[in-house]
Amino acid sequence: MRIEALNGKFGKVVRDIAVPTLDDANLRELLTNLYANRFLVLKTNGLSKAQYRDFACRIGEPIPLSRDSDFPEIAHISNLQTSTKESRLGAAHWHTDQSFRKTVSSVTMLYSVHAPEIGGETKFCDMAAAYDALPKSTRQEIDELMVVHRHGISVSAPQGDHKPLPPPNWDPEYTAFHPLVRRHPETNQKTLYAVTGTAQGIKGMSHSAAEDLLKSLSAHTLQSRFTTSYRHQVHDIVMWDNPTVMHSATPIDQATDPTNTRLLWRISLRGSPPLFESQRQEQANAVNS
Ligand SMILES: O=C(O)CCC(=O)C(=O)O
Ligand SMILES: [Fe+2]
Repeated sequence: MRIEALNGKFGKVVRDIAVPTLDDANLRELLTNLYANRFLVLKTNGLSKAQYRDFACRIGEPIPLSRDSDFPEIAHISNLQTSTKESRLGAAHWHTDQSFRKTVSSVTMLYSVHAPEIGGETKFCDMAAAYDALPKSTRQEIDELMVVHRHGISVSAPQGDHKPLPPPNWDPEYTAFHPLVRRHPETNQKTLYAVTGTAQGIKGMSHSAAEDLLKSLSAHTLQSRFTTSYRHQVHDIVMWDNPTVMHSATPIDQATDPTNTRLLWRISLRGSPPLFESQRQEQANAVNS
């Protein structure tokens, strides 16, 4: 396994990686690099759905995303058969996966089955770096705030962002609360969390004051110094750390032939990697014995 810098501002590429037979030591190294670099591109030799799902399960618990009875954990992200404007735009808006739910997502990964010759990049934004760059006085002001999240277009959405399609049977009034500044569950690093996407207000603050604050944090976070993008290539796994990253697809036209077809298998995970859970358990046992 070789881990190298990418051309963009952050993120790493992992070469010579045998995903189906990766041992625990290499998986630990991979995760350490993920948390330090926000996202990783794994150059695989091609994976079956089962191999991809089994790899993902070593990193967290898959969130059911599709009606596929064989692989409910795998959603198809594609520009095939996208009939409406909303479905064509898909995830082409800045967001954090599952931030509208109480149980948020730890890691999302996309495996590239078809990649268009032009376009189709995923954009990323480094929320931990954006937090660190805030003036100390702002950090002190915002450190304890709780954000109200609801599916729909956020009050702090940048121009051009659109209303995403809700999951089937979604209650549009469902509200989840998350800290504006969170500590990363594995590294304890402080980071801004989901300042746009589903953010609709701040607990205990007037609507207009909350909107102003979220808009200014969103504009701060989305400055080009904190953002980068990656153009998928066939057989890549692109995985990112949801606690410290916002992301956005780029709009793409409907596919007409193989050269402009985009198909990605998406898995979103929740919870700690089982490897770290067992490590934590061993440490706890050692302290207690
Ligand atoms: O298609 C992409 O580049 C990103 C997809 C995405 O963000 C999502 O499905 O939530
Ligand atoms: Fe997403």
